[in-house]
Amino acid sequence: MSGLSHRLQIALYTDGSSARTPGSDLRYGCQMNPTPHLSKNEPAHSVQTIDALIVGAGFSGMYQLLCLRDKLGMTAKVLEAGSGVGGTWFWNRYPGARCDSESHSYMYYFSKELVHEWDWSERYPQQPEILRYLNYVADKFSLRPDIELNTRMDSAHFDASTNRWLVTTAGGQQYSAHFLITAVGCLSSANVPKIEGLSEFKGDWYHTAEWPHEGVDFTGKRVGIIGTGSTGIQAIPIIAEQAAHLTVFQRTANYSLPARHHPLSAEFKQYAKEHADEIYETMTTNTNGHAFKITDRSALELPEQARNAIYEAAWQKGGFQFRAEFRDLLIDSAANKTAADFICNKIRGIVHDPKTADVLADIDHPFAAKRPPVDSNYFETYNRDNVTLVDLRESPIERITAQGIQTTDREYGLDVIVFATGFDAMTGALLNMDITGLDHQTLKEVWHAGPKTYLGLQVPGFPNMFTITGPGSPSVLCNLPPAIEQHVNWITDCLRHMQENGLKRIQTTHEASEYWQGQVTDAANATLLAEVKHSWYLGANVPGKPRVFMPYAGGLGAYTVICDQVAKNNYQGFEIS
Ligand code: NA7
Repeated sequence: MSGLSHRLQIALYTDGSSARTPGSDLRYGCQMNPTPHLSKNEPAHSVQTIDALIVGAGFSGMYQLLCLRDKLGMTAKVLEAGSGVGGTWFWNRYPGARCDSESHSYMYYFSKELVHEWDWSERYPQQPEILRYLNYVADKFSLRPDIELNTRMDSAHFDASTNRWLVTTAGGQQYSAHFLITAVGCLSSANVPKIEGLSEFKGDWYHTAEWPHEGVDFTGKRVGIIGTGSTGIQAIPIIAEQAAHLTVFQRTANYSLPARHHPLSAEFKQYAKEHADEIYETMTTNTNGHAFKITDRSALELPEQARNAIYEAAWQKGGFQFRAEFRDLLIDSAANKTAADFICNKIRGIVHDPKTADVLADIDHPFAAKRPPVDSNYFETYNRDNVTLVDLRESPIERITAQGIQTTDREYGLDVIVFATGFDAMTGALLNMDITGLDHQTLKEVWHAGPKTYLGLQVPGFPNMFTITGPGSPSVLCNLPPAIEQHVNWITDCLRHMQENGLKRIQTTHEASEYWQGQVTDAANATLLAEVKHSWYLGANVPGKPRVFMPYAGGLGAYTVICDQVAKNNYQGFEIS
């Protein structure tokens, strides 16, 4: 149901029509109240009163809707800016877009029936397959009637006298919701760097996270791509196969692990279904939310040859499990260097041209201290005649010209520029909305020096608002679906507690959020992650963004225990009334 047709239904209803189409939110007993202060020129929108308003229809928003509606009997509505469900997987349609988590771990586990019904075809799911999965979930659980597509939340203002949020969409629709739950994703606000001259460029340009649905034909084109993070590394080999020439503009060289991607055998699919409980247990009790365990051994306790044999086997197997081979890769510099050296040697072995290999292997940070990509033929792509690597450390971009990209060294003529330049991560999507809490304080004001939350779940001064995978939660440091399920389950249990006890307001305290921010910082400082000063975990990729380490690096398993303990201790750190 589009936002427009939905608004039409509401207008009809408030005009006195008894017509109700199937799927109208009235099914759940929403009340329609006339808008209190309509001026003559404003459209006759009504304020729709519901229990909970969820922002975003990706993995988080859809599961949250299901829980509130089916477990708590709440009236809930999801607002989704896209014209379809899927969140990240609706927008990121660039060539080669694929998840780096293995498919049997990149799914919901809350429904045994769903686990048994759905078959993934490949080791790492491609974007179209994940999108099909999420659409399947939307249909299977009849979520669509409560999802408003093409509807962007503009503002949300908390009314302390009623304990309700007044939410206004870009189209002017208004909702009064007891609870506001953001499910906007951690990587959903595209970062297009402000490079002088972009508006003068005569060719086409795209950001990977806002890719045209009809695709882009690179045939015969001179393409330039900026960015060698996970996205660039996935897209580069595919674009290189199609383009006349591809120029890669690299600012920071990156480690990448081979994916060793392959179709899944019938035996593996069967195994994953039969061992679903075990897999879920592994994912939710370990550090990173993946379906494998980190070994107990240290990289430094083995002689070089034996250690390299382990790395070699992991390299051949492919994927993130490489970093699980030793327990100390992310906490000990010397241990980390053994992995870093192994990968850099691999790069030099794969890439034929020694100068190009040097630029690719000149990596300035510890392995996995920035999010390590997983690739198919990434380094091999630099052996193609139609691919050039530009080292932006040596010759930075000066400006974009009408014809292409001008570095301090020369001008590169281009027909297309692809920005694989990442996201205003974790806070961007939240701060793009006008969210105003107690005492008319906006989220922007409260977070001016960086995000502050309690458990990544709530912000002090913003009662009855929850942030799924918000800053301060493990989120981007782990495989997201189990982290999302944990958050949604916790929020659902919390709201059930409130329902059962007739409680109306929940808010975290400044003390609790200060305490948690300390925990987030300490957890990061205990790892090598905090050593990288130019990582997006710190907000360093967006000029002017406060440098605060945002995700919680203590691990999903430990974090889950903390959240459960908080709930058991009568929601310690929250004031509930
Ligand atoms: P990332 O990991 O933030 O990578 C962005 C890349 O773009 C990275 O190589 C950046 O270099 C580069 N970049 C960003 N801005 C510029 C400018 N102004 N000039 C040159 N190069 C620039 O984003 P991805 O989309 O690849 O991956 C994000 C997550 O999505 C990933 O971790 C997965 O969880 C899925 P830098 O390293 O900052 O020097």
